Amino acid sequence: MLDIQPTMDDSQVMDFISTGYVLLEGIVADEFNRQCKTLPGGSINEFACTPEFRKEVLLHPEAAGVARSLLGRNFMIRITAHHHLFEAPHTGQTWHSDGLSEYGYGVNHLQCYYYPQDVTLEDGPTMVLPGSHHRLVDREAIAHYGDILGQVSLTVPAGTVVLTHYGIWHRAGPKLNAKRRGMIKFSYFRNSPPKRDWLIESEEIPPYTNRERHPYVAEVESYRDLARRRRTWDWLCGVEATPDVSHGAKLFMQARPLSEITL
Ligand SMILES: O=C(O)CCC(=O)C(=O)O
Ligand SMILES: [Fe+2]
Repeated sequence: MLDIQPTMDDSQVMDFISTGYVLLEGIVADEFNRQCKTLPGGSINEFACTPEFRKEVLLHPEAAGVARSLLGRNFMIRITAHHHLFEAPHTGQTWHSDGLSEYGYGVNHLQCYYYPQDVTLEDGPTMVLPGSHHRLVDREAIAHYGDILGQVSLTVPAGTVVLTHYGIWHRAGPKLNAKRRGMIKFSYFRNSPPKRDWLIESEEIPPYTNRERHPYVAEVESYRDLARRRRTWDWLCGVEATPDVSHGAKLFMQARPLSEITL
């Protein structure tokens, strides 16, 4: 079996849990980026199965290293890919999450965006909302949102790969020019139970260290985010999380159980 080495440590895994994506700038070789210049838009399954695409993108040590860190050993590589190619100017897509997005707190599917050319703001970059993978919503319910505080436009150099939690909210941003802007979308999937087998210094599992609030998050929602982040951390570490019978309300509860109440 191919020996893919994990590249992330505890702190980077915690960052991913908070943001829902990992950005690897300009990792793919220029020569391969150039080979993608004539790719047609739409389904490119045959191309996804070529040894070149496998070697230069799917199994690139940095991209595959993130997949290995977050999805464990023997993860699965999708044998299909889609080329999201835009040429004419357009007003941008609406916010959405793709297909059958996950609804749990686990990390089982990384959806990846590979950009074979530079992407500037005028080129219609993909936009993502950091942290939104923890907000499972009806796709139609977010479609009318405009700009959201904290949104990130992925303006990136050629050869960039972004690995995202499948549930992250995203959209193709407005495009102001008629330049070719391609994004090759592919996925990695989990194929083994979660385990803390990324880069670790000690066997002792550290508690989740909270990350900053995202700019669109107000106080109460930030408690929920922290609870979700902790759960995801425990899950990824293979620790059985205790069922939260109070659904997080304990944070605010000043109360006693019935069994302790006397008249
Ligand atoms: O091309 C992009 O930047 C995003 C495309 C996308 O998310 C989609 O079509 O589902
Ligand atoms: Fe999408």
